[in-house]
Amino acid sequence: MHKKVAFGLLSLCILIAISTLSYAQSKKAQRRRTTTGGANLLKLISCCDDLKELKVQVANLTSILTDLSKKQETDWINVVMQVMDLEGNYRQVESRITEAEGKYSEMNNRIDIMQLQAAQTVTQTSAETDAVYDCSSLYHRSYKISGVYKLPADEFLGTPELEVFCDMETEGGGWTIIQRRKIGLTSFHRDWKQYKTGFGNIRGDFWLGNENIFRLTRQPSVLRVELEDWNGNLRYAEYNSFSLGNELNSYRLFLGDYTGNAGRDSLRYHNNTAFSTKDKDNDKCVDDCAEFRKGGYWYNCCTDSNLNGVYYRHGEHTKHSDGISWYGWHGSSYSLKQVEMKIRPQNFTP
Ligand SMILES: [Ca+2]
Repeated sequence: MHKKVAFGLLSLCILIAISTLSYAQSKKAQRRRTTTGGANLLKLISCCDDLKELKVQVANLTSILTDLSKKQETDWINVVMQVMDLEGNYRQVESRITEAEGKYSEMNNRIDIMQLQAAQTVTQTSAETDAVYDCSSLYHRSYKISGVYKLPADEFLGTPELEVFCDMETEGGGWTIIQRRKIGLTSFHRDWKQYKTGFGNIRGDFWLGNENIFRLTRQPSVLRVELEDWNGNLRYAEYNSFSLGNELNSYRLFLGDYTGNAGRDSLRYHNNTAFSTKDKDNDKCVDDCAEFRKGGYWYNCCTDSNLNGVYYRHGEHTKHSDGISWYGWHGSSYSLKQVEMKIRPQNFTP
């Protein structure tokens, strides 16, 4: 009986001990679970911070992008404005040229009227005995105003009726102008036929025509070449004799002695040389000089001057080998602003 009670008590004690132990363990486990949950929460908080930081960075980048695209837009607007400005300038220059040409022709009209008045006076006062060959004959008949005159056909020189521009002022006057470059709107890259008969505007840029020059220079003549650069400097080259061969001789150039202040005599190289045009290569070169220098001229191989070259305006006049050049003054790539070639008889006295 005592043994049974003692056993029962022992069992009860063991039971109590086991349940106490398991309770403690379950508490410990519970405590452990709680610790793991805290770590996760911490992690979550720090992740939110990263996200915030990223968001700030994104916002920064977005604002930089906006700034950049705004800047690009401003740059683009600036470019468009500059293009518009340039177009405006171009139009201004164009309208200035038109205006200048208008004034020029108006001036010429006034001179025409003066010439008509002078002509009336002349016919009333002078006897018409001498034949009119050129501007020097007109000068001797007291036509002393520079401008456009009409020469009658002449049997002696074999010339047809011809409109000429007379320079009645330079070095005593009496000059018949055979070439002029000053406005730059007339192309001089022309064919044989056009150079033979002449082209352009007698008040502006023109070539009087090889046939006319040939006939006019059958009387012993002087040639004067006048040059102007883009700084307004003037130079001249004068030849005490000047004539052309006939068409069979390809209007070959014959020059006398040079005087002047145009640096080196840059027409000498072209002496005794046939005339060439884009459709007639008579030069002394393998190259086609007329095509190369874009004019009609007495090309040798090829040029020491190119007075019938391309007209380049101020700003673009210093970089081309086909411009209106006179190597002995401004070199091979400087295109002159103005040129005039004029002739008068050797025996002319004002
Ligand atoms: Ca050739």
